[in-house]
Amino acid sequence: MTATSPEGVDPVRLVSTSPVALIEIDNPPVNATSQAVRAGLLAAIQEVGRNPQIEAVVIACAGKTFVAGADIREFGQTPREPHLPDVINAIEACSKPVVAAIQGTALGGGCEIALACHARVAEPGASLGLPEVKLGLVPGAGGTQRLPRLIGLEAALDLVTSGRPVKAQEALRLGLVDRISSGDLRQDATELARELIGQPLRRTGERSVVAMDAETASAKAAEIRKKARGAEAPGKAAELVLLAAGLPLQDGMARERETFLDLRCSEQSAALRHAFFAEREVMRLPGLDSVEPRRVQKVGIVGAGTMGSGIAIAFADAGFDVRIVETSEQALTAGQARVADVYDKQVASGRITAAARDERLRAIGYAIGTSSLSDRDLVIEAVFEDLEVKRALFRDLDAVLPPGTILATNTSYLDISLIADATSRPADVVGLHFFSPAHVMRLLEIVRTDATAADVVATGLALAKRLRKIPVVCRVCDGFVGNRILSRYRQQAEYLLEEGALPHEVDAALEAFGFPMGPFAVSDLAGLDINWARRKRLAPTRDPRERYVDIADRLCEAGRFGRKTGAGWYRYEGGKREVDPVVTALVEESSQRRGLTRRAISADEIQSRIRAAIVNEACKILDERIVERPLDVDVVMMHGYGYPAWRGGPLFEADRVGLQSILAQVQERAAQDGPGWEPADSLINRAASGAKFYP
Ligand code: T1G
Repeated sequence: MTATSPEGVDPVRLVSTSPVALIEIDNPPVNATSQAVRAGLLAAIQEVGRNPQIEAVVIACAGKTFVAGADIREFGQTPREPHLPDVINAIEACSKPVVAAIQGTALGGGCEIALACHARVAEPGASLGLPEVKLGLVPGAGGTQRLPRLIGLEAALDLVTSGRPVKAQEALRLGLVDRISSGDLRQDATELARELIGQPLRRTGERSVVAMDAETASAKAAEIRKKARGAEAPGKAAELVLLAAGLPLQDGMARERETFLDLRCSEQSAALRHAFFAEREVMRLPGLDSVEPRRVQKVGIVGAGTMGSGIAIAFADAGFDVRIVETSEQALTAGQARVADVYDKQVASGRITAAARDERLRAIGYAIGTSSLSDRDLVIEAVFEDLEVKRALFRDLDAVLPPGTILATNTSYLDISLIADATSRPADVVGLHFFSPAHVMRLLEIVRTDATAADVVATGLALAKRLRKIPVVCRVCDGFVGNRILSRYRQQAEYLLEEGALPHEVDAALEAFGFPMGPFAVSDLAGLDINWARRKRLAPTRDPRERYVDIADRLCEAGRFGRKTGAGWYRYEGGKREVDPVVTALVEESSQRRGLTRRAISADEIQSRIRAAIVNEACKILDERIVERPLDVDVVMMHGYGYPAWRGGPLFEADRVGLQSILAQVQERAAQDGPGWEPADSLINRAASGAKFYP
C-alpha cells in the first residue's frame, strides 16, 4: 500500500482509524516530497477513498515541520511518477473530507498539498508559503491556481511572486488556514475533519477567482518584473496567477506545469539552487566537524554605536544574555536609544509584539567600562576602526576576562593578528565581521588568525547558526573576502569614470546587472570617509606604479561624504539622489589630468569589466587560501554585497560565462591598469585546463 524510500523505510503511513483516519508523512529532515513520499501519499489517499470505515482523513507530518516542498535535490534528475500535481489533484478529488495539520513550515509543494485539502489547521508558530521563485521556479503543483481561489488575486500575487511565507495569524486572516490549533494540533485537525463529515466538500479548485481589471493587472505585473531586477521567475509567476481568473483549474495547471518544467531547466534556477545549498554548505568547514564549540550564553559588546547596537540586537533576538559597555553615560544612553528605536519600529510594523520587544530589551544590559564584562563567555568589540584603539582595548579585556572567554573583533579590514598580539591569549581571538545593519544582514565573516584555536572557529559557526546568520570562515588579509573584492571593483569603476563613464551610468549598468545598488550609490550610503581613511592608511605602502584615481579623495577633501553630508558622488535634495554637475566636472577634469579622451562606455563593457575584476580578485583570494572553497566567495558576494543570487555568485557564473573570456578581459586590464591587476594564477590555470569552479 505504501512506497518505500531508498533507505527502505516507508515515508508515508496510513492509520485507518474510524471515522477519521490519519496519513502521516515521515521523511526527515523536512518531509520533502521525494518520489517515495509522492507514491506513498497517492496510495494512502486512494485507500482512504476505498475504505468504507474511513469517513474523513487528516494529513500530518512527523518531526518539526509539515512538508517543506519538493525535494530540491531531485530537480537535476528526470521527473519520476507519480508527479506531485497528480497526487495533489487526487487529494482534492477525494470523496471524503481531507484536513491538513500544519506545524513548522508548509512551503512549496507542502503548501500546495495543504491548498488541495478541504481544510487546514495550523499551529500558532507555523508558516505557509510558495518560495519557488527563490529557486528560479514557479509553483509546479497547482499553487498559482489554487492560492488565488482561496485568498484572492491580490494577496496571491504578493505571496507567489515574493516567495515570502506568512505566519499562522496572517494565514488565518487571509483565509489560507481555517483554524489555529489551541493545543493538540492533530486532535484539533481530527475534530475539524469530523465536523466536515457529511458536509459538502470545499474543493479549492472549484472556487472561482474575482478577476482584476486588465490595466491594474498589467501594472502589477510590470511592477513585479521591475522589482525582480533581472530574475525571470517572479514575472512568470505573476502571469500564471493572473491566468487563474480566466481559466478552469486544469487548464491553468497545465500552463503552470509547462512554465515550471521550462524554468527547472533554466540557468537562473540552477544558479539559485546552487545558492540555496551553498549557504548551507558554508556552515560545514572541512576538519571542524568533530570540534566541540565552547558554550556561549553571556555576550558582552564594547561600543554602542550603529554596529555595536545592531550586534546586541542580533544576539538578544537569538535569546542570548547581552551586556553593552561604553566609556561614557552619554554614549551609552545614545546606544540604548538606538536599540529601543529599532524595536519600537518593529512593533509599529507588526513584526514583533510589544511583549516580545520588552523581553528583548530586558535581555540587554548596559554598563560603563569593561570591568562589568568579567562574567562574559564572549566579548565582541565594535569600537572606532583604528588599530591602536583596538589593541589597547584588547589589552584591557585580556586583563578583565576569565580564561576561556572568546575575544572577538568586528573590524572590517584591520589585521586581526596584530590585535591578537596585544593579548596573552591569541588562540581565543577571532574576527566576527558583521554587516550593517547587523541585526538584519545575514552574512557573518568569521576571520581566523594563524593562532585562532579550532574550537573558537567552531564556536563562531555555532553562534552563526543560533543567530540565523550565514557564516563564511576566512583568514586575515586586507578587507578579508567581501571588502577586499569590493575595493577592487570600486577601483575598476573609477577607471571607467576616467575613461568616459559617469557615476550614474556605472551604477545604472550594475543595477541592470542585478545589484540592488551601484558602487557609487553604495559609497554615498556607507559614507565616503570610511574608505578615505583606509586609502590614507594604505598610501605609504601603495605601489607608485598603480593606477590611482583621486576623485573620491577630492570629494572627501570638499567634505562630500555622501548622504550624511547631503552630497557625495551624487547630491541629495530632500532625500532624492540627483546627478551633480560638480561631480561631472571633477570626473572630466580627472580624465584630462590622466590625458584620456573620454568615450561613451556601454553597459555591457561596464558589466564585463566589473565582473572580471571580481572574479580575478576572488581567484587571488582562493590562491592565498584566505578561504577554502569557491562557494565561500560566492556566498559572501551574494549575501554581503548584493551579487544577484539568480547568477549564483561570481564564480558559479564565471563557469557559465567561460574563464577564457574572463581571462582575456583581465589580461587586457592588466596591460592598462598596471600592478594589482595581474591575472591570478588559478584563473590562468583554470582557463588553460578548462577546470571549472563547480565541476
Ligand atoms: N529539498 C531538499 N532538501 C531540503 C529542502 C528541500 N525542499 N529543504 C531543506 N532541505 C535540507 C537542507 O538542504 C538541509 O540539508 C536540511 O534540509 C535542513 O534545512 C512542486 C517545485 C524548510 C525553512 O524552497 O526554506 O516545492 O544541509 O538547514 O534552517 O511547487 O530548509 O542538513 O544536508 O534550511 O530549519 C520549495 C526550502 C521547494 C523550502 C527549514 N521549498 N527549505 O529551515 O533547516 S520547490 C523550499 C527551507 C517546490 C513545488 C515546488 C528551509 C526550511 P543539510 P535547513 P532550517
